[in-house]
Amino acid sequence: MRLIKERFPECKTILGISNVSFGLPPAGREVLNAVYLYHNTKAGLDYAIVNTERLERYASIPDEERRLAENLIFWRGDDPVAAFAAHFRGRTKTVAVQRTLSLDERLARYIVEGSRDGLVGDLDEKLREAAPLEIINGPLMKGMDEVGRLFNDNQLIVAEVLQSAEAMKAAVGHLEQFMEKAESATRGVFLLATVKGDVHDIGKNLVEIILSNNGYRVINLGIKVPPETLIAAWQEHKPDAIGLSGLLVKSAQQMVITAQDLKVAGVDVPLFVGGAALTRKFTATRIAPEHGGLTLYAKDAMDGLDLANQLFSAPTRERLIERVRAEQAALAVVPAAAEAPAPAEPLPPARVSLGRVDPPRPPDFETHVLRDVPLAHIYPYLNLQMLYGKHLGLRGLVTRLLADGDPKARELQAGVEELQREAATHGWLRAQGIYQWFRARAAGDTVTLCSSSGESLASFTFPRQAAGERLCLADYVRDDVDDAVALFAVTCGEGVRDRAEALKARGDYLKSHALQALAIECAEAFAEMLHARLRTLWGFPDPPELSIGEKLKAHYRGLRVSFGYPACPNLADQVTLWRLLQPEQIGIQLTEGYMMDPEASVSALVFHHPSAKYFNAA
Ligand code: B1M
Repeated sequence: MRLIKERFPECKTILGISNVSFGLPPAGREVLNAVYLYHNTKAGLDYAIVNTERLERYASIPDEERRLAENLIFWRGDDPVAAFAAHFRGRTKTVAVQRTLSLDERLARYIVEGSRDGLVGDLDEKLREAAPLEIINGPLMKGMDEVGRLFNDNQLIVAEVLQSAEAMKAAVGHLEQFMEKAESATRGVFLLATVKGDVHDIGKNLVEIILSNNGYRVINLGIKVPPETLIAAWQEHKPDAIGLSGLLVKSAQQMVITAQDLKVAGVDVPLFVGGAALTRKFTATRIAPEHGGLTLYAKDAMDGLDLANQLFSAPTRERLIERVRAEQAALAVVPAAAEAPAPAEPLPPARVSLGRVDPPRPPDFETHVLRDVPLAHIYPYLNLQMLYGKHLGLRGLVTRLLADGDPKARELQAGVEELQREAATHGWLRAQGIYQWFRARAAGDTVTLCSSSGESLASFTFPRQAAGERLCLADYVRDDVDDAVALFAVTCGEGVRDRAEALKARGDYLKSHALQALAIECAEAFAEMLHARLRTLWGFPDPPELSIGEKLKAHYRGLRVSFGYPACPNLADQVTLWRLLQPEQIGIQLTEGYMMDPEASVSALVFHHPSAKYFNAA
């Protein structure tokens, strides 16, 4: 410690000790990050040296500095400390970067790092030797291409790609003032839309951000877009491609209809399709045959970009078309073996006896409306793996990364928690819910819901597994005495689409996407929290030692299913739920596609049976 103090009097913080340690001014943070990341990923030393100021991206640390850091860790060379200190002492970050890189390399580097410190100054310097479009199509686009490569190489995550897109937007925004109105740097024009009946936005918006900051002009037609609107927009804008998005299986079927209508209208531009419930096989066997042109399945936004880049550049176009056509032809071949003969007669609906339990009595059969539930009650139920992993792209087990103090995870956490505070303070997320218990009785695969006075109100008929345990949700309700189930709907989506749109329009991409991700995960967290509350009110509270992590894994009595999920895939049952609960009163509308608007909404059916569990009836 003394040695360090002597060598580096300006040292601010010492976070860890290894066989050498020191603290350096911010100037050296790239190398500190290299040291830290190298430690974490390769060396496995017990301690690490970390400068907690805004961490730099491993991907963008110059080779020379990584080498100096590794020499430090492995004590290579005569005096690795001196070499390290000599390289960094008294250097400010930007100076360090600019000094070692050419102007073009610096411009590309701003994009790769997602940083704007010094960007405008360097753009103005470059404008003295190049036209705005040359700069965009040159070093800036080179930076975005590098971002794509680093993302595919697992060195950058979605959140970082969005920050790079922000830097690109800022750069292009600055250069546009020096461009002729007619001038534009487009690799191609995309029409982008979420299909009819679907309100899915978050995926489509991510695609728009990625494409529009990689040289494509994107005309985002929004949600619930019927084919006729798409065709009219095609006539108006003559795009080079169309991108369709959708969340549910029903939306995939709507893509088939849309492709048919496009064909009738003579629209044969390339058709990109994507969405959580969509598969490459469904695209090949159901959508592609209906479309007059090429149909491309994109598993995520970066995959969509990669396909577009291949399609809209002459050297790679033909090879891509060939590959896609061959792949779709292969997927369309139905392997003879798979055509298992359908069973002669449908098997009798043998109710599975799960052991008769005395139905606990719900506190009442009234409708309960929950308005503006404090987010502080909901945030603890957030599924961090979904929020940080699925939506923001963090790779690995999120809880462990945070526990281990992984810098990328911690930096993301700081940003998301700041957003959570803002959302709670400014009312950006409003949690509304509605729930009610119903008397219920099963008969075969059908569950009938009754009013408190026993009047039959509605019934749901659920599929039964054709084999295996032959389970059916109706098995969780008594067929001989009055039992009960609960229905609920929750939303955290009010106003989120407009706010996310405003953030996106001003180039605040990460915040825009994070807000939409936070809203949808809050809807899921609210469902989890409300279900826990219903268990308590229903007389079988969770044991106090049951952690929220275990609740997220459904380690509790009973079961919550959502219409559209594998045990109750019939989305049309949402109409019955709507008639019984009227969630319109908390601001949720049901579309003709049985989707809930706002997007960040969840509906559910709750059973109390101790043996109830998830299963796939499909
Ligand atoms: Co739910 N959900 N969900 N859901 N949800 C699914 C889709 C489901 C498959 C789960 C399951 O069954 N296991 C199931 C659908 C099955 C079916 O269709 N029958 C389902 C269901 C049923 C439901 C509800 C109906 C349940 C209910 O409450 N009754 C309900 C409906 C909500 C509503 O109506 N508003 C619901 C709700 C939700 C949440 C709100 C909690 C949440 C958010 C949904 C959302 O994303 N908008 C949610 C989530 C998170 C999921 C899963 C787990 C993940 C979806 C996801 O990744 N979204 C999903 C199960 C799964 O997939 N593992 C499931 C993030 C989004 C960024 O990704 O949409 O894939 P994605 O977009 C990607 C790519 O697809 C691609 O790029 C985008 C960005 O990378 N892409 C394109 C998309 N469009 C493109 C266009 C292009 C190119 C690329 O053109 C150039």
